[in-house]
Amino acid sequence: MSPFKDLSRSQPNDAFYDLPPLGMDATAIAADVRHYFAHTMGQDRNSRSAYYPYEALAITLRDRLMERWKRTRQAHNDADCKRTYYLSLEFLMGRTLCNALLNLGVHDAAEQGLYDMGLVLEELASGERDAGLGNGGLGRLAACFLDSCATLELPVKGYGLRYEYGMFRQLIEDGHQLEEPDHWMRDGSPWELERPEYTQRIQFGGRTERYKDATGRPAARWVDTRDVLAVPYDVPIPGYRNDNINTLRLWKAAATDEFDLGEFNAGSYPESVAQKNAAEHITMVLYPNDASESGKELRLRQQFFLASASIKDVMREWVRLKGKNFSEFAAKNCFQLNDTHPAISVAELMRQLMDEHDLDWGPAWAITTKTMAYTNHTLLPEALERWPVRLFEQLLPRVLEIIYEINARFLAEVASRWPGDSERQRRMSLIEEGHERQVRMAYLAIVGSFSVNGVAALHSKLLVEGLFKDFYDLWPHKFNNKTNGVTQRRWLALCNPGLREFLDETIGDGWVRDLDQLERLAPYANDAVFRQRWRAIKQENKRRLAQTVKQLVHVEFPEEAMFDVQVKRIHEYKRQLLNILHVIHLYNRIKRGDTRDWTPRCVLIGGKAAPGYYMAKQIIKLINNVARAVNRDPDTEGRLRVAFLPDYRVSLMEVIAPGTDLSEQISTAGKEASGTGNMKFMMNGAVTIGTLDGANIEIREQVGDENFFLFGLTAAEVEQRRGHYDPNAVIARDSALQDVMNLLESGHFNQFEGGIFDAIIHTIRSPHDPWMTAADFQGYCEAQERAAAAYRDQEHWTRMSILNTAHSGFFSSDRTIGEYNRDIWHLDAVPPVPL
Ligand code: HT8
Repeated sequence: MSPFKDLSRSQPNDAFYDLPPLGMDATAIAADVRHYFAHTMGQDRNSRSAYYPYEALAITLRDRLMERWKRTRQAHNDADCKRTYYLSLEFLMGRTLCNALLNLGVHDAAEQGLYDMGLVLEELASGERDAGLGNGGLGRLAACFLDSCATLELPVKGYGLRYEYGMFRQLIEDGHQLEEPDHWMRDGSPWELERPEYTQRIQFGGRTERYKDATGRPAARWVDTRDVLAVPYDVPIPGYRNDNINTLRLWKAAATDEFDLGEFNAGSYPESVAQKNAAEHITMVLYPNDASESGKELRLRQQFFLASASIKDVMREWVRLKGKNFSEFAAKNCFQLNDTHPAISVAELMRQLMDEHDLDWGPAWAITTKTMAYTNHTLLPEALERWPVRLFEQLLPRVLEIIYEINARFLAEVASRWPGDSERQRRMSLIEEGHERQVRMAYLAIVGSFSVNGVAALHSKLLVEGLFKDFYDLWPHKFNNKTNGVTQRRWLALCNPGLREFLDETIGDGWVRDLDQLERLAPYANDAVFRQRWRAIKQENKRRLAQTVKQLVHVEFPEEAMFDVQVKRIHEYKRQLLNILHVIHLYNRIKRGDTRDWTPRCVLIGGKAAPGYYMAKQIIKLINNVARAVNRDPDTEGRLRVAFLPDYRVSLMEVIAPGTDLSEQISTAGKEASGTGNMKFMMNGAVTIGTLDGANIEIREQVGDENFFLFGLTAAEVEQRRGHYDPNAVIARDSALQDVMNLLESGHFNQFEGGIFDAIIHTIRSPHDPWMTAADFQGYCEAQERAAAAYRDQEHWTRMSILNTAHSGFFSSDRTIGEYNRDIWHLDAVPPVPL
C-alpha cells in the first residue's frame, strides 16, 4: 500500500495508540528475542546462523529505542526549539548493537536474558558488520558528535547519504592491498527506518527560465531538469541513559516514476526503464579518498543531492509550521557544514529561498549568512575542493548563476574595503581563473557562513595565518577553533569493560557523562596497589589484542613486549614510512648485536590506502615485506615483531586502543589538522610518541611533557626548511639512517621483486620530499629510545599510563560539542517527554 494514502473512514482511538512501556529487564528482553526469532525470523532449533539471534535482539532493542524516539521528536516539536543540522558526506558509525545496549542501560539485562537461553551476547555482537559510511577521522568525528549531541539533549539532526557500498574491505595478498566492495546492507539493516512519506525531489541539469511572479516581481525558475528522488532512512541516535533519541537521516537516491519515452523509439520501453536506474547510482558508493578530492562528476552529484534534499526537508517542516514567514528562520536553524563537501548548501539555500519561497536576494542572503557555519578539516592543498565551472553549467546551471551573483557582490565588498587592490580580488574570488575556471568551495563556504572553525589550536592558527588569511583580514570575527574530541561512551566504556569497571569502583561512574572527573585518578598514580591492578587490566587487553593479531595475520605478540601501534589512513603526511624506517633500524641493531637493555617490542600498523594512491599502496607493501623479513629471522625472537593488520575499521579499533602501550602520532608538523585516534589511545592509557602537530600539542599540554615522547621539527621549522632541505646530507651525517638506507637500497626486503621500492627510496632522498621524513629520523629514534627505557621501568610506565587517562577529560566530544553550542549554535537542551 502506498504510504501516501491517508485514513478516511478509520478513526483510531486511544486503544490503538496507547501502549504500556516495554520491559527493560532480562526476562522481558529474553521474551522478545524469543518472539522475534520464532515469529518474525521464522526460525527454530534447526537454525545455526548467528545472524538470526542477532537480528532478533536488534529488533528487541529497536522497539525500545522507538518508544523513546517518538517522545524526543515530540519534545522538540512542543518546544519549538532552535535546531542544528550536521551536514556530512560521511558518518562512520561502526557497530550499533553494543552502543544501543550501553546507552539504553540494558547491557547486563540483555546479557543475562540471553545467557538464560544459552546464548552468548558477545558472540552475537561480534557478528554485526560495521556501518563503514566514512573514510577516517572526519567521518568518525561526525559519529562521535551525534553521540554527544544526543547525550547532551541538544536538538541536532545528522544528514548524510545512505551508501549502498561503504568503505571498501581491504585484503592483503602477497603484501599488496586489494579492495573488495563492501555491500554492507545486502541483508538489510535493523537500525534504519524508511520514511517514504518524506521523499524529496532533487533537480539536475536543465536551464533557468525568467518570469514575472503574481506580484510582478522578476523571478527565476529551474526547468527541464532530470529529477531524482531522495528517500530518507532514519537511524536512531541514543543519548547515554537519558531516554533521548536523536535522528540521523540518510538519503537514498531513487528513480522518479515518470520517464521519457519520447527519447526512444516506441518499443524500447525496457531500455527507457533501465536508463532510470542511473538515478540510483548517486548513493551507490562512498568515495574512498581521505583528505584528497576526487574531482568526479558523480561526487558533485552526491554533494548537491545531500544539500538539496536536506534543506528541502528542513523547509518542508518550516512551511508546515510557519507558512511563508521566514523572519525567524535564522534564529531557529543552523547548518553545520562538515568540511566543504556540503558547501554547495550555501547556494542551494539561496536558490530555495528565492525560487521556491519567493524571497528577494537581500533577505535570503541575510538568512543564509546567519544560518550556515563551516568546519575546515585540512590544510592539504590536494584536499581543497574546486569544481570546474563547466561541470556546474551542465549539472547545476541555476546554482552556478547564484554563485556568480554571490561572487559579484562579495568582490564589490572586497573592492570597497581595499580599493584598487585587484590582486587581492583575484586571490579571493570564488572563481579561480585559469586554463579551466573552477569554483573554490572553501571560499563559497566562508563567504556564506557566520562561523568558520578549525579542529585543533594549531590548525585554526595556521588557517588564519595562511590558507584563509585574506578572509581573516576581512572578517576576523568569523574565525574560531573547536578542538576535536571523541565519545568516551564508545571509546572507553564500551571498548574497555575491564577499565570501565575499575574506574567505576575507584571514582564512581560520573565520568561517563563528565569526562573531566577522570582527573580524580591522578593521585592514584602514586599508589602501588592501584598501579598493579591498572597493569593487570592493560595486560588482559593486550592478550585480547594479541589474539586478534594472531587470528588475522598469524604473528605472535608476546604480551610482556611493548605494543607500539600506528593505525590510521595510509598517507605520506602521516609518515607510516618513518615508523617502518625505525623498525628497520631496530632490526639492524639486532643484527649487529647492539641489544643491551633491549625492550621487546611489537609494532602494529594498520590502515587503508585510497585505491588510486600509488605511494600509499607502496608503503603498505614495504611494511608487509619488512614484517615478513623481521618475523622470519630467528635473531629477532623475543625482541621484535611487526604486523600489518588488514581491514582497519571502527570495530577493530575497539580492540586495538585498549591493548596499546605506545601511540604513534608522527605526522609532519603542520599537516595533521587534529587527529582523533590520538585521543582514543590516550583515554585508554597509551602514552603518545608524537610531533608538535594537530591535537598532539594539546594532548602534551594536558598530560605534561614528562608523560609524552616529543620529537621532530615544528610546523614553522618545516616551512623554513622548504627550498633548502638536503636529505642526502642528513643521511650522510646519521650513520643509523645510512645503515637503514643501505639495507633498503640493497634490495634486502624485495629480493625477488627488483626495484619495487625505488619510488619510496627516491622520495626519502628527494630535496622536494614535502614530508621531510629523513629530517625527523634521528629525533624519532631518540624519542623511541626514551620510550623503550621508560617501558623497562614498569612502575614508571604505569604511572604515565594512568596519568594519560586521568588527563584525557578535555578530549571528550561532549566538551567539543559544548563549545560548538556555546559559540556557534546557541541551542537549548530539550529533555524528552518522559515515558
Ligand atoms: C583530518 C584529521 C582530523 C579529522 O578530519 C580529517 N580531515 C579529513 N579527514 C580527516 O580525518 C578530510 C579532509 C578533506 C577531505 C576529506 C577528508 C576532502 C575530500 C575527501 C575527504 O585529516 O586530522 O582529525 C577530523 O577533524
